[in-house]
Amino acid sequence: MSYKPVLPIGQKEKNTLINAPASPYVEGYLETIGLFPAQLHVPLQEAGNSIVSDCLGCAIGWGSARLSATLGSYVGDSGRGAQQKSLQGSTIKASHETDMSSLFSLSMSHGKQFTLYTHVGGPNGWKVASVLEELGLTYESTYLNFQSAEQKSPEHLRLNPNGRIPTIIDHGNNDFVLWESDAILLYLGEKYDTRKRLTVTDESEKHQMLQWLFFQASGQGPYFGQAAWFIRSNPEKIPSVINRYTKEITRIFGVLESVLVKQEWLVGGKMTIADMSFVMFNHFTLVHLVPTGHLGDFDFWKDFPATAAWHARLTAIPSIKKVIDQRACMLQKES
Ligand SMILES: N[C@@H](CCC(=O)N[C@@H](CS)C(=O)NCC(=O)O)C(=O)O
Repeated sequence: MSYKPVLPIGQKEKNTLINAPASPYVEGYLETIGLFPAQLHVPLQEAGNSIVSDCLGCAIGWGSARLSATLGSYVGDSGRGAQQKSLQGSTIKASHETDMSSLFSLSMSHGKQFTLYTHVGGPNGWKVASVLEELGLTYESTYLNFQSAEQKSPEHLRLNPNGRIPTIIDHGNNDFVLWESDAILLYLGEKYDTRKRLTVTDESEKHQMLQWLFFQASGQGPYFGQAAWFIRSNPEKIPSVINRYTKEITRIFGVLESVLVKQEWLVGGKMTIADMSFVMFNHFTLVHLVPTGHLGDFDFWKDFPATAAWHARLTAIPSIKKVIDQRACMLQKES
C-alpha cells in the first residue's frame, strides 16, 4: 500500500511539528523516508485524524497528530538515516540502518538539558531517569537497541568506553559526558540538588551514602543482573549458576533487611540517592525474576518485611512511580 507523504521529500525540516491529516499518511511518510512503523518500538496506531503517543502511566492517547522535530530533520535522506522518531520526550529509533552519528551527536536539538542514553528494559537507565525526574531536570531519552549492539557502537563507545547504559550528556554544562549510573546520581545530586533534598551534608553520612552507592553498584546491580541473564537470556539453563545468583539476591535482601528493620531509610533519615539507586533492580526482580519460580517460594513481605515496606514507600514517590509506569508501558508496546 502506498501513502502520500506528509512532507515533501527532499525538504530538510528542522524542529518542525508535523501535523498529519490521518495516521495512514504518517505511516506513509515514515515509509517514504525509510522508517517503517513495524520496526518502531512504539507502533503507530490509527485513530481518527491523528496520532500522538503518551507513554506516561501507560496512558496512550491518540489525539492531535504530532510527530516531532527529529523526524523532520531527516527528511531528504531518501530512506537512509531517518532513524529516530520523537514522541513526547522519548526518542525511539528504528532498528535498521541506524544513523549513529546523529544518534550520538552532542547536539541538544531536543531543547532539554540532558540527553540520556538508556534502554527500554535496563534498570540502570531508569534509575537515572528517576533522579532526573525527582530533581525536575529536563532530559531526552534515547533508547539504544541492545539486539543490534548499539551500546557497543564506536559512536557510543566514544562517549562511554564501557559500552553500557546509562550515559548522560549534560548540555547545560558544556556537553559534559558521564557514565556509570551511581556516578551520575552523585553528579546530579551534588550539582543540581542545591537544597540537598536527596543527599546528605554531615560528613560521616556522606561516607555512608557512598557506602550504599558502592554496595548497590558492586553487590546488587551485577548479581541481580547476572541472575536475570542466566534465568532469562542465556541459551543454556545452568542450575548451579542460577542457584548462585538467586541465592545472592536473597542474601542482599537480607543485608538490606538487617538495616531497614532499624531505620526507614538507608542514610540521613530521609530518602536519598542511595535509596533511589536500589529501587529499579528490586522492582525488576519482583516483576521479572520472582514469577519465574527460580527464587523458590520467595515472599517479599513475609521474608523481608522492612525491605518490602521501604520498597513500597519508594515506589509510591511520584517520580519513581512515573518511570516504573513508563517502563512498563514501553515494554508492553514492545512485546
Ligand atoms: N555499573 C554500570 C552497569 C551498567 C549496565 O550493566 N547496564 C546494562 C543495562 S541495565 C547494559 O548496558 N547492558 C548491555 C551490555 O552489557 O552490553 C552502571 O551502574 O551504570
